[in-house]
Amino acid sequence: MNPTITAFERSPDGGKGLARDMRVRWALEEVGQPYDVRLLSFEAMKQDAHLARHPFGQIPTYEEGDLVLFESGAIVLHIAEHHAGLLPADANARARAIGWMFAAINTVELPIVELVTARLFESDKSWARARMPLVEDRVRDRLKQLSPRLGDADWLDGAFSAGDLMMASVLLRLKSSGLLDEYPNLSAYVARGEARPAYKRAFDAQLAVFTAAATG
Ligand code: GTB
Repeated sequence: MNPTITAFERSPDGGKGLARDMRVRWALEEVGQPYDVRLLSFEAMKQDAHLARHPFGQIPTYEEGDLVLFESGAIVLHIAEHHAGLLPADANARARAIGWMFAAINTVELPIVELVTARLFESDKSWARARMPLVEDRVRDRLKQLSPRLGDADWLDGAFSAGDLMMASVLLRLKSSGLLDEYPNLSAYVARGEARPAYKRAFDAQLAVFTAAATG
């Protein structure tokens, strides 16, 4: 039986693939695992049936037999550990790839979420303009550190891994801000991720959901 993930019935990003089900779809596509999707309204996400899957009433979740998982990082790690293709066989390289996954969601994504929140939800506040440079600089601090580490390599540590999948997913959230363009090697890194056939299949699948909801 296919695993089932949850996603927005109508993503607020308008089908741009910025919601966190996208990274789970991408991982499943990379390893060639077909999956089913349970689409949820914001209302359904806060009801008991979904809260039993996700204590914070969010997407994505992942169900496979008796296993129910939440947190996109944990889900991608589970997929990577149970299929070939997203983690190196060598134990040290595998540990480093997992380290990059954590770095993506715990070190790089945090200031990016702050920026997205400031832009989307706080722009009407009296202090928004004064605060924005601080928030942007916190993102720049991370990009400034990540950029030389990547250098002119294609991926962060050898072959493409779940660490790159998570890092590219996180950096993608910056596209509309223009900040990524200040670091051409990071822009090119994200573009390499987006060019992967598995990414494109995942992107098209989530876009089809949004298009059907918008036209149906
Ligand atoms: N740490 C959790 C994880 O990584 O799985 C965070 C999960 C999370 O934030 N889920 C969001 C959610 O369910 C969707 S992805 N939000 C509804 C709620 O909390 O009630 C975050 C997201 C939402 C919208 C956009 N967008 O419109 O661009 C992008 C990302």
